[in-house]
Amino acid sequence: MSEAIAYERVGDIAVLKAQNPPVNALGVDVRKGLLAGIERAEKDGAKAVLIYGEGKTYFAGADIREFGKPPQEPWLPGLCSRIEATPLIVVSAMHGTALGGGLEVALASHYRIAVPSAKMGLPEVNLGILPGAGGTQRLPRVAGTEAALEMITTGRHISAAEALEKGIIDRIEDGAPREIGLAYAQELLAQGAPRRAVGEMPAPEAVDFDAVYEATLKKGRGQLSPAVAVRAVQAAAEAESFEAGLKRERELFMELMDSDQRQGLIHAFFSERAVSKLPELDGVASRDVASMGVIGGGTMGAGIATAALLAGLPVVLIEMTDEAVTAARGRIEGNLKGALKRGKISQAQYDQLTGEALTVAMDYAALSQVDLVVEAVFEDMGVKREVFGKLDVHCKPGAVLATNTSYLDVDEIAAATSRPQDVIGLHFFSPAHVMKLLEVVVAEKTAPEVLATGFALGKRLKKVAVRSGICDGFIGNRIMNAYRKAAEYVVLDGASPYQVDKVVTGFGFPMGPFAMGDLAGLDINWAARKRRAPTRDPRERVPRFYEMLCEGGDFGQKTGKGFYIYEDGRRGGVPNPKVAELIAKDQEQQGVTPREFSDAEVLRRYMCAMVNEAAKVVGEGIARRPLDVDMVMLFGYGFPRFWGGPLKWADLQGLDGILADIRAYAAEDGFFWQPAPLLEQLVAEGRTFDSLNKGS
Ligand code: TC6
Repeated sequence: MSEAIAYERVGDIAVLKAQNPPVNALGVDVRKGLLAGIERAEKDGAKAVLIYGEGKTYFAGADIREFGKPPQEPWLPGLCSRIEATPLIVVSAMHGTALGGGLEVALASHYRIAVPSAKMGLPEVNLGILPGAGGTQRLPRVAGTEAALEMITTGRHISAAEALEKGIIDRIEDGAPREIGLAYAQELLAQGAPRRAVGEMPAPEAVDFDAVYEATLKKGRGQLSPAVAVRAVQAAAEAESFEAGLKRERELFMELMDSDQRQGLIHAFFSERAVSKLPELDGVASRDVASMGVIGGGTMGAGIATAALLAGLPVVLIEMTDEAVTAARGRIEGNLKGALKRGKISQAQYDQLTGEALTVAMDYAALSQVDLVVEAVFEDMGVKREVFGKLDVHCKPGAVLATNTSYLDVDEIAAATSRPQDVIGLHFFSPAHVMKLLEVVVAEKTAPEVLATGFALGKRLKKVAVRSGICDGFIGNRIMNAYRKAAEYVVLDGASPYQVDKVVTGFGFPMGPFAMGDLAGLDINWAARKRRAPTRDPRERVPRFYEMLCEGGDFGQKTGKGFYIYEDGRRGGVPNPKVAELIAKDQEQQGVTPREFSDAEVLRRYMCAMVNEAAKVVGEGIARRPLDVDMVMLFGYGFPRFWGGPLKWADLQGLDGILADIRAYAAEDGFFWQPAPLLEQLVAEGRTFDSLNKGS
């Protein structure tokens, strides 16, 4: 037997135990072991087979690391068919997470039992593929077409209770998977229960698959796998036989397996996990954080406090006046009411979190016992330094002092204290209790255990924490400034803001840069522009239409007008006619003759600007690896996950083509389009960005 599957006989039952930590992924050794186990059980004279997993879970799916490599036999679809075809009664006992290929093995079994805490699902579409081991054919046969379509197109994990209700499992029993599985198999044998193959059940009912396909495609904003999976489920209902359905599933699976989107999504899966693994933190213990302080109770501070409270950390928040104290408490209560309404917390938890867990005070002395403080006050160096001076006086030794600045120099802030080794940047994204990204900004003197504490806090708050060095805007805002500029340049040169927004959302972003500006408030960026203006390089092209709009008092959604007009407080706007006039005026003043841009060119310039700046960020060591940039853009800026991130996207497009385009654009604006040295180097060496991630 293979080591990945242990074989044991218990009376008439052959027990196959998966032992492939950490998640019992169905790699080649596991597949070989399962096949050998079934064959041996048949030869052995066993009457039933029990399949279960050792450790924390039943099979959590196919081994994702094998994707894209030459397939090794036995393949999972064939293995599932083989399991289903055996004359012995096969029982799967599930615990932990039975996902993807894991649930498909269970569906190929004849009976299914699970512990109450088990979760199951077919999340393959989130990896850019579809359940290709019979899942699209078997699930609708047991759960019905509609339920199967919902589970397969969303990849949602369901509870054991829901699985029972949907007919996906037969029984829920508390206990060890081996014991409940054995008892169930013995009971089935005693009853003379028949072998029950899902593949031999009647085909599920047909629905309007074309309509479901269209709706799914639209919802996926360009992601293909959920829509293609609809076609596979359609085959379950409409193909002439179960085998024909399996064949169609296979064809569609292979199509997706060969797609760029599959590569992008799998890159995202592994990068999301790799991002917090930093060699410099190997063996470094983090400091204990059992309570948190927050300075400032505006939208950001209240969001940070909410995130901490929801993670079980008591919070002391400091505000300056009685009114501000009341407003801050109100904001946090509002956020927590939202969590209560969505069923994330109970009324009792709400009462506790807004009661004893939250202190809002005006005196910094209230911070004397907290383990970590995040400052979220006005973006002004003088104000921040004053706050850190006070923190230095009032916080206990060893407390971590963090700033939420989005562009100020953390070294300069740290220098306002006598303990710069304890100072770090923790850059949250608004609303901080919702957005997943946390940039952990390392200053020159930040101690390794303080960095480790930043990452530990990120994990506790369920954030994707990414290490960043210091530069204006850190990783994300610096890159955003570059692609926003590229967007303004194409508009100054003749494209419309609405074309840009349409192209960018067509690519998969939830919003384009101009609609985004309206949402965030144009005045915020206007202030940053004014701040940068005195130090601007005279060679930089400066579109003026943005400022002109702000000078007229149009700041976006908050004033009802920006690039779009928002009537009756509606969130979606219609183009503001004044914008075209301002652009025309800007063009006239700058002597620009507008020209037409194809959608493809608009997108190319936008993406090239993003990739080029991202390459500079990596080349300068601000981000350690390309995957760090990719995760920042995915979790903080709405970059479509199915492209994996801008640098994965660049690899998939071909770096030489991107560099050639940047060089061509540089002929018109050599200042903005200076190729990143790292990009030039990779092209010269024939390498990809991903090659720099390896070994990370
Ligand atoms: C499929 O089944 C297709 C079938 C059709 C075929 C024809 N493979 O997330 P964690 C690693 S597609 C390889 O930190 P958790 C993970 O990288 C698959 N490796 O743990 C990490 O490694 P590291 C459908 C995997 O407790 C370690 O295990 N299944 C796989 O927070 C621990 O992971 C899915 O999509 C895998 N399948 O969450 C499920 N899964 O330590 C994907 C995990 O070196 N997995 N690893 O960084 C998950 O959703 C979660 O891992 C979890 C456990 C819920 C199972």
